[in-house]
Amino acid sequence: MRALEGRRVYPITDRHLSGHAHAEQIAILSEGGATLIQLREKSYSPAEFYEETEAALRVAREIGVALIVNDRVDIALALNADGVHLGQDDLPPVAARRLLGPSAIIGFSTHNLQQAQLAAQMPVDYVAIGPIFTTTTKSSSNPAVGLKNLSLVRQALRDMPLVAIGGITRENIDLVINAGADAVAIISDIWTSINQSSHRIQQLLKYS
Ligand code: 3NM
Repeated sequence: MRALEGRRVYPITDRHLSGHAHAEQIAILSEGGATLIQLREKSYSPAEFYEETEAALRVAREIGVALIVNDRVDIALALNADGVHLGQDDLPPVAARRLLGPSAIIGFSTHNLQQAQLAAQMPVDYVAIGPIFTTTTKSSSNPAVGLKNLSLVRQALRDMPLVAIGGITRENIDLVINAGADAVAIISDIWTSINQSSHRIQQLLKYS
């Protein structure tokens, strides 16, 4: 459980939903109690994302939160971020591990039991599974996994840290944790009520 270290709520940044630069989002999330945060940016150029990550890391280091970079192993490596979160179409975890070394946190997204079982054999610190429920935040053809399948993934992965993602809110977080997720990664439930995001994190930490 090294990567998650008992953390239940794993927020992800979203510049469009939040209306804030990534560095500001880090400050808001940590104010609510988050200590592990993923930086996700799908529309910036690599140069822009590099700059935003550098600024976000400065804030994260100051306040002592761990920062995981979505997709970009090169940016994580260049800036010595705490780790990287990879999707099925990104650099494979084994290559990321070779580049980032043994102490980096590497997470890997999966979307069904078979992918999750394969991921558990890879040099990763946690496996993510989703979408648990339908979500409008990410357009993809992957069907909702559901709570029953989440439990099956939990059983198959034994003690591999498991992060659930997709459509998770204050209302369903306890169901997701009870089905076996060690932590939940969340975007829209945190960022859609503007000016409430720190409070949302506090609530999620309370409900989980
Ligand atoms: N990955 P929200 S679902 C980024 O299934 C992401 O791997 C998913 O956002 C996956 O909390 C998703 O707003 C979106 O549903 C999560």
